[in-house]
Amino acid sequence: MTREMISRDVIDAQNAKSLAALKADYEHLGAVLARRGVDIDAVKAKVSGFGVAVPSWGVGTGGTRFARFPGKGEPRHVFDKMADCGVIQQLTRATPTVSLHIPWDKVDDVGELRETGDALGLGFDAMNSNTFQDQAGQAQSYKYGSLTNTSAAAREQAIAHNIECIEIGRKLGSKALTVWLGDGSNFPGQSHFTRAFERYLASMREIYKALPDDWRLFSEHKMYEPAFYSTVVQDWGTNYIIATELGPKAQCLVDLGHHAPNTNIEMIVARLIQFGKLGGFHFNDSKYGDDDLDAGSIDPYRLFLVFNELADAELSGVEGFNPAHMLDQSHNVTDPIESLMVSAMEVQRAYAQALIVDRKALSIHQEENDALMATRTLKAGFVTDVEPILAMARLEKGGAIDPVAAYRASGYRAKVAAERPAITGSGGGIV
Ligand SMILES: [Mn+2]
Repeated sequence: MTREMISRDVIDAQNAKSLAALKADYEHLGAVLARRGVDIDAVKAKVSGFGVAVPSWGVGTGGTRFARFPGKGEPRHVFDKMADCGVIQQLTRATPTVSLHIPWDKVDDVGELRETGDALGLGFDAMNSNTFQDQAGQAQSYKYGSLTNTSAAAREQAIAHNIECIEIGRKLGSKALTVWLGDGSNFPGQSHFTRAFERYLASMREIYKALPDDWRLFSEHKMYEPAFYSTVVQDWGTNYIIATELGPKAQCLVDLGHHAPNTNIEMIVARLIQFGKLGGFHFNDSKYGDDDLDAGSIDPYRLFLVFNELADAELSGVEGFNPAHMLDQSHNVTDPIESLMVSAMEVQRAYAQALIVDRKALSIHQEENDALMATRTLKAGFVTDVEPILAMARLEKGGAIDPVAAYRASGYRAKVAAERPAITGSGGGIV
């Protein structure tokens, strides 16, 4: 039996308040979609089976380069983080897995961590390595890079760390390793582009060799930060080269915040799908740079357009199409649990909106070069309020019709604030 973080009575009482309205809304939307030839129950079933992983670092309050303002009841260790993730999953039923970060989530007894996940009904998504900061007592510094460091000893240390992440992940049932590194340069001339990339590929080949057969290796590109002149894995082109050079188990991870402003991300997604190299996503949103704001909070249309490509690939049966969905956000002014619940629902919303697009009509408009009707047909999905589908899917899986309302009614934050002393250290990651 799954350990429930929020009392069933609280959820039931909250759901009772809006059940009648939800049923009416669902019925109405069902009629609207039926006129378009869409079966609402079929869409609901797909939404119900859709999951997005919560990043363990996301449940703590993040920070900026200037300051961090700790929240109340922040998790002290990975077991507290798992409990918070359990809340998010219990209420939304959209986040069945957690993406861990090593060494932030390192424990002495990995078996105990797996048992905790099992008890909470949580599995483990991609493992994340960390060679963008030095850990206490480590022999080699990453100040001038990790997998691409000019020092062989530093590179070997970084490779060994990634292999350790794989070993921990194997014990947890994870099936992927995500590698993002901050390696790059701040000054023209500081780093030799080609040699640095050769070192990167050589290091990644060592990590790839240690990968179990049923695992995938995700490389995550990012244009800038912390390096401000050049970054070794700076864009999807370099990322595609990496995935191609390494082999079939290597794929590209797209973090929505890691591109230049106005980049056509959905087109990058389409290209990676076409050539079998789309590994997965870090969902978030941004206005200017890698803002790590909540998914769908700034530009929900962009999120929809990304999901339009994903739904298109799924519905047309692209071979081997199986992207990992993960959130990657930093919460500075909201309760992280609330932000993560809302983001998970926004990702589901974009998926549902993409599923109801009339693809047959869209294809005809494209063939006939009817630009106006093509874009209207596509946007018809985006402007449809699919909330009743999401809420009904949650309800039927035992979740909350309104997760934020149920969470606030539960008093969970006040309860953990009393149990968990305030912390001021780092741990809210920007990756
Ligand atoms: Mn990321």
